[in-house]
Amino acid sequence: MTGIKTLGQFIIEKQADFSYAKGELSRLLRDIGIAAKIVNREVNKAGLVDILGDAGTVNIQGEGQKKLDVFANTQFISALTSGGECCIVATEEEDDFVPIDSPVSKNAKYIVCIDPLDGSSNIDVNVAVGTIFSIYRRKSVEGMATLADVLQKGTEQVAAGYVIYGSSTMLVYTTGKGVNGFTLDPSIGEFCLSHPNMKVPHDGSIYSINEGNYVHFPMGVKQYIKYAQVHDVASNRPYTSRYIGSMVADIHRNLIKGGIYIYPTTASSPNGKLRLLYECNPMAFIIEQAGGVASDGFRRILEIQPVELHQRTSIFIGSEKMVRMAEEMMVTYAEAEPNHKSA
Ligand code: AHM
Ligand code: MG
Repeated sequence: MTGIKTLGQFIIEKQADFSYAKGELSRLLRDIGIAAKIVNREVNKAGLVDILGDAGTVNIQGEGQKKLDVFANTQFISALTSGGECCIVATEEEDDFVPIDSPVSKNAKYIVCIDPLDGSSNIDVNVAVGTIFSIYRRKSVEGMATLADVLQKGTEQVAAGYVIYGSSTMLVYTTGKGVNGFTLDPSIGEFCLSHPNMKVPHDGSIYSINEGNYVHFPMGVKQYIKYAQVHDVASNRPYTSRYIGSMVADIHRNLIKGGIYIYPTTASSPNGKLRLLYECNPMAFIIEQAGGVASDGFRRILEIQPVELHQRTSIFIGSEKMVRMAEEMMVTYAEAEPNHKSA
């Protein structure tokens, strides 16, 4: 085993960094890692068993649920319930937050916001999907935790991470002291440290956006796309366009190679599509910790005060130089289009 560091070993080693934690956060991260392995097993054999396709149900956002969405949701809730460290789970797949009222969770101090399986449209076609999670400390001191405990700004996150079920499976997380990536070694069933201290390049040449919606984009985004397509050797343009349609996969690639991922407001989604609590905040925390930037076009994602569980926001995230340029264009054109100003 020389030279290999498993996620479990790494978490325990780093536990000393949390002055306030007595091992609970470490156990919570470990529980998420275990649930991720179970989900990974199902994702990998998806084509072989009756788990592809629609579950026949619709979530609060009116989106059809896939069987794997539902499976992943159940696995994470069950891992977090039996782990005993978490008092509330807020998930994309449930209308309301899920209070955890088990004897082991009586004094639990953590809140978990999670998108159990993101990138649903890619599930049935063997393209990478992901899990995104965010961990907060509970603010209230007694009784059952409430919605107010969940509606914290992204700056309050104590940890965040994602799992990408791709050509290999990786878990990437931060506790506010840099970003580390672990690759699942299927032969030993462990996530092993493979990408220590990940840093997003300051500048890049990949832009990721669903350009099919171009006609509905705000002017600032249209201008940025035009800028991305101009020939300019000094700034490495035209940029390369890469859009998988799985936020985790698109952002993971840009984290490694440099780039910008944009999901703006559109005429049909005036507040953006992606959810603040369990999609944008965790990814923003990770990217900032890797040296990048995450903005809604006008302000830092992590500073948005959430007012509802399934709140949406626009997002511009990735290499600092690219995001700042896109923000500049958003500000320049915002006056002409007040409807597209920040969600
Ligand atoms: P989901 O939570 O329903 O899976 O939607 C989130 C996904 C992101 O992973 C992805 O980047 C985006 O939606 C793609 O949306 P679109 O198909 O509109 O480009
Ligand atoms: Mg999602």
